[in-house]
Amino acid sequence: MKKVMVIGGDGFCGWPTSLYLSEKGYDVTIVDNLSRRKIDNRLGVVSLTPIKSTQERIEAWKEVSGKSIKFVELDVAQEFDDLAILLGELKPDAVVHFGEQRSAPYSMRGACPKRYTVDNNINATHNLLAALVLLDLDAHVVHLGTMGVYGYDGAGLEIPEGYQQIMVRGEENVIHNREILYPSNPGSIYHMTKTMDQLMFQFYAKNDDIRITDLHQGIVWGTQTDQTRRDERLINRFAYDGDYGTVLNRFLMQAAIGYPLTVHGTGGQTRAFIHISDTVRCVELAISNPPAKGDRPVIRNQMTETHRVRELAELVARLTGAKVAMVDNPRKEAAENDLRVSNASFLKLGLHPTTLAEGLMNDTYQVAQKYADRINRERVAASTIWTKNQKPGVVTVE
Ligand code: NAD
Ligand code: USQ
Repeated sequence: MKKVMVIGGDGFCGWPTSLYLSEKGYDVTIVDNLSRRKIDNRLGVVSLTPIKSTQERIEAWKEVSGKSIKFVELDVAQEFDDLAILLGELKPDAVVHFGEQRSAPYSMRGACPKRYTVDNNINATHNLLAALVLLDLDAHVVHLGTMGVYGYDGAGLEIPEGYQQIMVRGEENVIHNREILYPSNPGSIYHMTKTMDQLMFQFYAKNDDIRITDLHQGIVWGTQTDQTRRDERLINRFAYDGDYGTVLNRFLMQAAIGYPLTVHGTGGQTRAFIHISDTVRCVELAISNPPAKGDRPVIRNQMTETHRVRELAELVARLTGAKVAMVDNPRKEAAENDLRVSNASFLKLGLHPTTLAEGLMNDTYQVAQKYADRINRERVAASTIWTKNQKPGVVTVE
């Protein structure tokens, strides 16, 4: 039985991935410091869905599936010795690394969240890599990165999977072909940490032959997977607030509570999306297709479709009757951008994407309606501004 450590396995992507891997026959150990639950407490919000404690979730999974998942509460960024001891005991075949502060707005709230995001994300990734080298462990690292490392000024070109071919003119005008990491262009402190992760991966693959897959994931939408649906106690997290809620899930939540859909700026921002059910499948496909020892990191674009924000709002409004509000954009980002992305790698490995067209209203809107009374309307607006010149994205009532 293959052993997998899932760092960040209590989170929105990590929990359903842990269940999926467990169902597929992997021996799963979740490592999480529960920082996400603590940040929610500090922000005065709860998941829209009533999530149970990690222990209750694991007991419920044992009841419904007969399978065991282990849980270790540990801060991967701060507790290096404990991480190394655990890795040495487990000797996992793969480590899936979700354990980072993942909200762009939260990372822009001020000096403390900026410093926390950098310290946490960089140390978490680096501690994992350094521990594997220290222990001489050949575990395949599967890291959740982001589409946002590429930035949004692709000038109409298709974004490749991580590496860009370039031509350099050398001595005597000889042209040399090279492949480099696609130039990074992060839009927030959070996204910046993911670009720095990439460099650490490049170095550790080169210097220590660590086998690494970096998944450049788009915005995840949806809530439930086949596994989390099996018992109310397994329900997945659903962030709706202005810092952690992501755009499509926020629009569905806003529609469910009769709150205008908050389109930032012109809504001309185009982003990459993937359904949570496809996230878990992609992670398993990545684990099953590791690079060889000595290979550079494999980068796969983990996204299935691209959409423009205002078109998403119009779609949700059409399907639900919700109103759309064009609000000030609290972020510093391009008002309009096009986006074309290659995702050939996962399609080739056999991914059959769940599209917005088929899945949009099935589950997430119903979940949002069911738990609408848990929403604190004061926390819905995006109030974190990227620079002092910007205004929060609040709905102005005429
Ligand atoms: P999440 O906040 O729900 O989950 C992250 C988990 O990691 C939390 O349970 C948190 O407690 C844990 N964690 C954070 N720092 C840790 C540390 N130092 N030690 C141990 N555990 C730690 O986030 P998510 O939405 O599940 O995202 C998971 C990963 O996927 C992140 O790295 C994120 O950047 C990436 N990602 C997410 C999305 C998305 O739309 N949600 C899109 C692209 C990429
Ligand atoms: N937006 C709105 N209205 C809202 C919320 C967001 O118009 O109410 C806009 C934002 O201004 C932005 C776009 O929607 O232009 C996407 O915002 P988001 O919060 O959905 O996504 P983002 O901040 O980019 O971050 C999320 C995850 C992050 C992940 C990233 C993938 O939180 O962890 O890395 O998606 S990607 O966007 O591809 O980089």
